[in-house]
Amino acid sequence: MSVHAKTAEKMTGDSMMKTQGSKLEFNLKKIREEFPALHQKVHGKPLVYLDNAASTQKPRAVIEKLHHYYTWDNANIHRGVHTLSQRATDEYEAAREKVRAFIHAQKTSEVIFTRGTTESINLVAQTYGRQNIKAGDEIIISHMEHHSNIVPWQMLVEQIGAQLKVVPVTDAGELDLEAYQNMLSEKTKLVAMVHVSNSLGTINPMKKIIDVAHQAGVPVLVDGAQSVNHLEINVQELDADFFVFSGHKLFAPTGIGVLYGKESLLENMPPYQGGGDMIRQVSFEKTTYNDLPYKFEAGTPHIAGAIGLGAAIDYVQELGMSQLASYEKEVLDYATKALSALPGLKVIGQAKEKTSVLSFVLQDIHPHDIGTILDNEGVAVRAGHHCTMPLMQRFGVPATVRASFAFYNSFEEVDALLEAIKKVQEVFKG
Ligand code: 7TS
Repeated sequence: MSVHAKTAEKMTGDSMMKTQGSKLEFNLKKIREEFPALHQKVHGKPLVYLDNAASTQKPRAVIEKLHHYYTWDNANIHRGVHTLSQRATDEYEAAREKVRAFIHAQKTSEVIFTRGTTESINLVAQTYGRQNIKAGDEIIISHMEHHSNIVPWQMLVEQIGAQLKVVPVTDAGELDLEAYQNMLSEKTKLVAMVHVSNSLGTINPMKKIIDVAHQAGVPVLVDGAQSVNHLEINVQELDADFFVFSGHKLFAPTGIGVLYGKESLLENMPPYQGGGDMIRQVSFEKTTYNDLPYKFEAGTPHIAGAIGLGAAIDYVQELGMSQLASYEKEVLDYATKALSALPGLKVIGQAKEKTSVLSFVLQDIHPHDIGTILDNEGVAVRAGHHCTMPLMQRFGVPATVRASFAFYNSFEEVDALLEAIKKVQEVFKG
C-alpha cells in the first residue's frame, strides 16, 4: 500500500484523525454524512465535487435551519409587533452577531448584510468611492483580482476621472510587493485587494499589504471571498478597513453576503440604495437615515439567507477553522504532488503560501474538453477563466482547469481526479 493510500485510509476510514493542539476530533466520514449533495452519482459515477471555489455544498445544519425558518418563523423583520416577526428579527440579528464574532469585528453595527462579495464591493465603490475619491486620484488593485474587484472600480474611475493602478503578479503567482510599495503615493486613495486568489490559490500577505497602505494613510478593502472559508479571519488584527465575502462559499445559501466596515468609515458614507428600513424619518421635504447597519440595508433583506449563514458559521466553528485549514492543506499538498507528476501537466500558480485551489493546464488539450471528460467521470471542476481574464492573459493561457477543495474532500477524491485526468490524456492520445 502506498503512503498516500495509507493516509487516505487514515483520513476516510472509521478511525479518527486527532490534530495536535485541538480538542476536536476530525472524522471525515462523519463530516461527509452531513452534506447530502455529496452522496449522489453523476453519469453513473460517484460525485467528486471539486468546484468549491465557485460554491460550496451545504451541511444538513444549514438546510434544516432554512426548513425550520420557512416552516415556523417566516415573516418580515424589524417591523411587525407579532410573534413571528419578532422571532424572524431575533434570528436575523443573532446571525449578525455570529458573523461579528466569526470575523472578530468590534461591533455588530459594522456588519452589513448584502447579496454577496460583488454587491459589497459595488456598495463601497459607489458610496465611499464617490465621496472620497476625486479626479486625478488613484486606486490600487492587483493583477490577480476577480472581475468583481476590477469592474466596480473601473466604473468608478470612469465616473470621476480617477485612475486604476495594477500591482503585477510574479511567475509563481505571488504579488510583487516591491512594485506595490512603489505604487503607493499621495495620489492613492484606496487599495482593494484579494486575500486569496480564486484562480491561483495564492494567500496574499494581507497584514503587510494593509500596514504598508496605512503608513501612507490609505484605507484597504479586502476581498475575502476565498479566504473566509479557509483561514481564520480577524478584521481587527488585520486592521482591514473593509472586508467583504459571500455566504455561498462558506457553506451558506446564495444571495447573502457581508460587508464589514470600520464604524468610523461607515458612519460617514452616504447610503447606497434608498427604501424601507434604511430611513429614520421620511417626508417629501427631507429624509433622515437610519443608524448603522440599517442605513445600508434598504428593503426586505434575504432573511433566511442571513439565518442560514449564521447556521453555517456555527457549523464550521464547531469543527474548528484552524483544524479544517490544516487538513485542507494536506489535501492540497497531496493533490499538487500527484498532479504535478503527470506528463504534460502544468500547475498555474505556485506561490509559497496557497490554499485549496489547484489550477492547471494540459499540453495540447483545451481546458473545456478536460472539464467535460472529467464531468463524465463524475468529477466536478471548473474550466474557464474563473472571472479573472487579466490573470489568464498574464499567464498566457485562455483558461485553466481548476480543482478547488473543501474540508469534506478526501484523498480518494484526489485519486479519482488523477485517474480521470489520465483518462483525458488517453482519449486525446488515441
Ligand atoms: N472575489 C473572489 C476572489 C471570488 O472568488 C469571487 C467568486 C467573487 C469575488 C465574487 O463573489 P460573488 O459571490 O459575489 O459572485 N468566485 C467564483 C469563482 O471562482 N467561480 O465562481 C465564482
